[in-house]
Amino acid sequence: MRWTGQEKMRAIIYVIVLAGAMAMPSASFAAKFVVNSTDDIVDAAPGDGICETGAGNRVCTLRAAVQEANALAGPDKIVLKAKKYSLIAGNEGESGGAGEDAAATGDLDISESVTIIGQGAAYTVVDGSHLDRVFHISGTAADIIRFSGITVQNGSVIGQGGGIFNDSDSAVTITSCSIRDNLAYGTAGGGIASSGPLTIVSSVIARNALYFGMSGISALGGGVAVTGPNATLTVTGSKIANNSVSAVVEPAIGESGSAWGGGIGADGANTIMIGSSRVLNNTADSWSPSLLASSGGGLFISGSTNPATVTESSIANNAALGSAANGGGIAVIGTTSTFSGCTIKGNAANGFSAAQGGGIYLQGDALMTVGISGLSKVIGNYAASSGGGIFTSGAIALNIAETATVANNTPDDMVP
Ligand SMILES: [Ca+2]
Ligand SMILES: [Ca+2]
Repeated sequence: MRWTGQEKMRAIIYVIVLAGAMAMPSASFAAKFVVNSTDDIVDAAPGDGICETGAGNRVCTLRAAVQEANALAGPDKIVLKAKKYSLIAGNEGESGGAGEDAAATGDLDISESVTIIGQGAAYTVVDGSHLDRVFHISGTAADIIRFSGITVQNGSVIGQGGGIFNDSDSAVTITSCSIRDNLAYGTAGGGIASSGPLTIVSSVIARNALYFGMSGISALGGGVAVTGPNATLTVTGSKIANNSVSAVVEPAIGESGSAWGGGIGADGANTIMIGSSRVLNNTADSWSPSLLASSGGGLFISGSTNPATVTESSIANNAALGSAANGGGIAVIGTTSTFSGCTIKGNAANGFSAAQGGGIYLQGDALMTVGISGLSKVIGNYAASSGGGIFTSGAIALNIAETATVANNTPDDMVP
């Protein structure tokens, strides 16, 4: 066997690095990669423990770091600098990459535990360049994926999760991040879609949009969507603003389609907990005339396994638009839920065929209990049809605390 000079050098470097790696003390992270390049180039040899785009060049890109982290067992850490990282690999002038799941092109595919940490959302930006979504997660239930101090922006995808798609039971935690200006054409999540546990802390989810135009199929969650029995959503100290979900259908030619949850949409999830957060200026919009076609301008919760709780939060200035618009601020379908210390204000159910529940629309297919408690206010909301403050339909035990206020809604406060 004859080796070229380059191959010999690579082998020598490999041995040296391997020896170095073995000598390192074990830390809480299996490996740490410090990204030192904003280029978007693959790793030369994923799995060798070295983040570099060419043998020996020590140029570590975000894409190379993700590939290394995927290839190495255990929780790894990727550190980004205060720079903008634009994803362009494999995508120039075309829309490949979303279907590629080795993080080589398009979106950055994450297959096991990793922490990606930046220098603050205002300084560290990962930009999808509107060529593909940004992050795609497909680990196991044992994996934990953390994003901290970064902005995820300008992702675009035909599919779920324009910014981040957790297509697995892995736990995803987003802390001090901004997820903004992402776009998806699909069933869930303009900004983020998750079928596993999702935790959002001290973050901003803004100006994301979800569109869908397949007749009979719903679109869920302009900002954030959680779906299925393994999904939980915990939102703390965050702002969900100016997101939108739209069903792009033509009722005139027999098409139907629902738009649910302009800010946050949860369908058949396990547990929803929202605290100390603001859900503002989000919209759900469908021209389909079926009952719940456009529902939950701010927040849509349907069929959760466990009770949903919203505490000390503001749901304001959201709107359900289009034809049949129910729940300008909030729509809760078949889920026991409690709103405590919340302000639900200035929301509108403003459809032209039917519009009920300007602030809150509640529909109990089986008996569900809903509490409006702890100084909550449902004020100044509007419904084009009826139930300006709260509209209830079906089997609901609605408990409004004496400390709560339902007032000054148009055309009425509560129906029935
Ligand atoms: Ca490598
Ligand atoms: Ca990819």
